[in-house]
Amino acid sequence: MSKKRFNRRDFLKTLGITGAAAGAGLVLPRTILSEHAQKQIFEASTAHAAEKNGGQSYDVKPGQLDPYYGFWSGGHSGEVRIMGVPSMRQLHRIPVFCMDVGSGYGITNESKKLLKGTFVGDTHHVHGSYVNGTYDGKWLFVNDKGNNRVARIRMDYMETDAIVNIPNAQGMHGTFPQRYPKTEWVVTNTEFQVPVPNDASNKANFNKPQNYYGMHTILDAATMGIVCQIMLDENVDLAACDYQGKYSMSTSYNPEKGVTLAEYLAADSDYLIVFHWERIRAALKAGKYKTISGVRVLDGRKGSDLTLRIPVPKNPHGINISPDGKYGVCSGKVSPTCSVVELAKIDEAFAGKIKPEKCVVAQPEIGLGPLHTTFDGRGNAITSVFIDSTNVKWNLDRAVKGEKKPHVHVLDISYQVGHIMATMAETKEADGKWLVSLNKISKDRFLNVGPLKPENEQLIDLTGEKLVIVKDEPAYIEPHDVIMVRRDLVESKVKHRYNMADHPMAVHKNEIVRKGNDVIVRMTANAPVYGFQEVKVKKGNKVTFYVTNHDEITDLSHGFNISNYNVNFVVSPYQTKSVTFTADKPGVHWIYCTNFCHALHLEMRMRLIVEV
Ligand code: RUQ
Ligand code: CUA
Repeated sequence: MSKKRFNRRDFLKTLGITGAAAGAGLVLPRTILSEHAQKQIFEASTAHAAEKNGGQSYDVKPGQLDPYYGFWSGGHSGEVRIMGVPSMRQLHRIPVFCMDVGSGYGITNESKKLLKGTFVGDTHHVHGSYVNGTYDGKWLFVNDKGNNRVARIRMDYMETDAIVNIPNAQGMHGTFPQRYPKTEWVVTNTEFQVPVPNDASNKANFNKPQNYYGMHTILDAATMGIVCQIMLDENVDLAACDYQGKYSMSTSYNPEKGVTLAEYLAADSDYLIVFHWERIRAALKAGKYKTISGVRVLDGRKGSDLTLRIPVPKNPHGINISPDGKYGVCSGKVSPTCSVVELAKIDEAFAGKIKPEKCVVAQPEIGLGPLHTTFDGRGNAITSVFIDSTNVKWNLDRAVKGEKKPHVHVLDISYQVGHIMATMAETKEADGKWLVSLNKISKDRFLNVGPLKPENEQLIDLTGEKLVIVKDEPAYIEPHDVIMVRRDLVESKVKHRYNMADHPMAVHKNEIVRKGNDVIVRMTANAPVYGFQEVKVKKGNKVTFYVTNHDEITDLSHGFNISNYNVNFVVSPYQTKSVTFTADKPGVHWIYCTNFCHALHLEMRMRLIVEV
């Protein structure tokens, strides 16, 4: 392990930034736009920009629907958002790891069961389930970096239906579903290394970072159980699955097991780690695992035949597979390069016929701080470049033929881009229509709203030779990643009402059941009345309300707010939700509907009388 102290100038030098550029600062975004950038922005702001560039319009007129669903992670808001693309209209927010007092997620008994009291979450990577390399519209999967969880969202209702807590792991990051033949497994990575297990039984290792490990965890998509974990000596960052159902892969860094910034950066070369699924299945079958914290843990450290380590520079970040399934592009982050890995060569390397480094068939120099790569389905890659604040479009074939700068176009963005994603780009049906650049910093691009500024997500027309910005969109904390899915793959699967039988306690008959100290109120909501006008309980009673919405009309939801009791939730057509609380405040407490449902919506209310 390096004992070298972290030196900022050295760090900048490793990035190729010296002199004045180093003084200008690595992390501070540029505020003075180049003439070139100003011209681009001017062009974008003129109505003709889109027409000049292939003719597609981003204007979605009133009453029209967007051609794409965009599924955005919400970062440390803990949610997932649905946007229309290209209108960039925010259509819905799906609370996942967080509380949402609007819908009652985190308040109702049903959602509490999912959250188990933990409502701090950090969603980064949202991906859809696949059949034959394209989305099947069934599930979304999303990670929680903050509390080591992965959640599943069912797309027919667009709501979270499962959350799994993952032991032996920390900093759950890159998460990716199997793409072929269909999503049976979902992989997820730990960006932090920790003692395994990470509990009192292992306290001898708390202060021994050399005995910390990373994990590549495999989940069963249907049950959301943990299939197994593969233990590693590295921090594993982003994840991807191939288009053949053979391999998952992860960028990794810090094989030196450092615990300080200088130490993470010590090695010049890190790895793309590839996981051999057939061998993993065989090892599980043969019982070659240890059970730790109730999970089967396989050893994937150096020397294991379950893993292949392809050297790539340096603290690499994104790993993205080209839509034809041929190449994996590893974005260098601390190296200005992208490493292009030919997936067919991975078979040979696993078979020992070639050295792992021979899997890298190109290493073009893209710019300073390449983070993530996406594809237009026409042979071009587009890479987000953080320090340069650019989106770089480059040609894969030209790179593989040995060109060091296979650039097609460099677009200045505003500012400091993290992820970028093109429409359908993580499927074999990448269509190269729109690109979204998720920029971390907006600086001066919007009205000043205080010290906490929005981010800036720029919509870019991808149909022409050049990338053209057509829209700036502010975003609240802090989307990392997005997928944009063709409307026809989703729309027909999304329901207008629940199935009443979804909830075992759906209410068909209004009743109040008293058992000892428990009061169970089973009640309908039917515009504009609840099933009861009043409910009387005694101070100290444990009260549970089940509320079922009996309105079947599209878009007729009811709210349920109990004054003074910190309770609110929404029930949509044929949905049932419940809440349990102790009636500790005597008095009259009006329960009222919070969701505008009827001309007499304001009259939709009842009394809860807590007697002494
Ligand atoms: S990772 S940019 Cu999760 Cu790039 Cu955020
Ligand atoms: Cu029911 Cu408003």
